[in-house]
Amino acid sequence: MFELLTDRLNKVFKFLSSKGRLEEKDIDDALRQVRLAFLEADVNFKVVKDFTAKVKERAVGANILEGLNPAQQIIKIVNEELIATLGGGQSKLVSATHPPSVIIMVGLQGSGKTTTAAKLAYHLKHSGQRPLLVAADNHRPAAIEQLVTLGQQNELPVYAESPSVTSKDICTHSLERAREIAATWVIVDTAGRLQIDEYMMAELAEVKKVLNPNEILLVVDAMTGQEAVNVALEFHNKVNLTGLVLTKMDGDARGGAALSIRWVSGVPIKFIGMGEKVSAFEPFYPDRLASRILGMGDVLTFIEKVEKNIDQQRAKELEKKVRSASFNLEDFMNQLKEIRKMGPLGQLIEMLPGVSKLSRKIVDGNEEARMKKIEAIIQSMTPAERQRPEIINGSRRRRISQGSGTTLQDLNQFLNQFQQMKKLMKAGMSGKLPKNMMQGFKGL
Ligand SMILES: Nc1nc2c(ncn2[C@@H]2O[C@H](COP(=O)(O)OP(=O)(O)O)[C@@H](O)[C@H]2O)c(=O)[nH]1
Ligand SMILES: [Mg+2]
Repeated sequence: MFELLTDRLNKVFKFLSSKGRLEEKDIDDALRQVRLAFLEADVNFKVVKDFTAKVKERAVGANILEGLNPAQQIIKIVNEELIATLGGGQSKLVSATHPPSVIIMVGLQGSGKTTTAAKLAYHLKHSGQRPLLVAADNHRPAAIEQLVTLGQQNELPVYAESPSVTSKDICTHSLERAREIAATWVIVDTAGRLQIDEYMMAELAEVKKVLNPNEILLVVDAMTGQEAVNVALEFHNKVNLTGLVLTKMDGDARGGAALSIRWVSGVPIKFIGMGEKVSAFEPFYPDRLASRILGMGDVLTFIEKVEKNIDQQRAKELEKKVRSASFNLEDFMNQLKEIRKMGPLGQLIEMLPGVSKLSRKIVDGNEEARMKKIEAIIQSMTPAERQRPEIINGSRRRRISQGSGTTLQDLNQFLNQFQQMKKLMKAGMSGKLPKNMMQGFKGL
């Protein structure tokens, strides 16, 4: 659903990455592209305006985070604002203190109410709950049959009566059944309409009175774009929704509904439907959708790891050392440890955008073994040798290689490369440390 948007956003990020430093003008350029991409994806214009204003404000005043280049900083901000627009954290179902908890499904005809009711029951059953489905859509006999069939296919209990019984009575009776079978959740499928009308709302109000629900979930078809947003606003005005379910997220719509509906209506998205099968249903996680939209799950994980693992203060000290060329093997060893905390080197390298080609050359699965070897070599050195590697002469080399269980060739190669790396660093490979470290590993 978000391919087009993802494509457009990635172009913007590529443009940013091509710049070493970001001037305000570059940020403006980039945000203009982001705005266009969003509008093209049918995102509500108010959402777009608010979103870009927030990103701009933060991008201009951004604290430069060690380990991230300017483009990555912007990606980080865009990601965070996207998550906020989508609702921040996960919004879970609210349950009753005394079971059963009751959920009323509402929505227009064809939005996916009946299917979603079954999906939700299936989901709850697989989380160890005992759901009861209630066929309260008595306007079309086919709707009752549809739910009964879905229940049979998936071994989910369904409470149904003849279509001549009022939905209010069906609901009253269903609560008795729920008690009989000790159901923990009651999921009520109600009648939809082609449009919102007084009659439907009056019926909903009655059903609501009988059921005293914990949740009123509006099911909306994500394929209908901004129309879905309007439907959500109207329903919310009339019945006070507690959550939204977006269906047909597997379709090829542009994604505008998903990106606008929470912001515009203020109602949290609780689940998404991704297909016709009962299992094609997931709790909604704003952060996961955001990274899917950005098409950069891996980069975001990388950014997270850098944030978690790089000690800001130490990174600064190290940078100073690198600049003054006093970077020694002791520092190298510490840096090695820092990187290893972040996970297997191969994986880390592959997370970096644009490095994939390079990584095929560097990463052959042996980096862990090489890093261990290097650690062993450095550990076999005396403090003086670590601080001033230039004193390591022939006899010292023999002792170190024997002590570390490596060959003289390994040791010589490592020392040469360390010297080269130091030269490179001094030559002002500016950038941030992890990148420099990677450079240093090339060919090791
Ligand atoms: N592709 C896809 N189809 C869905 C999804 N949810 C529902 N549908 C289909 O949408 C149609 C209408 O669904 P239904 O549950 O009968 O809608 P209702 O009128 O609101 O009860 C059916 O053909 C469903 O199979 C979804 O997440 N993805
Ligand atoms: Mg239905």
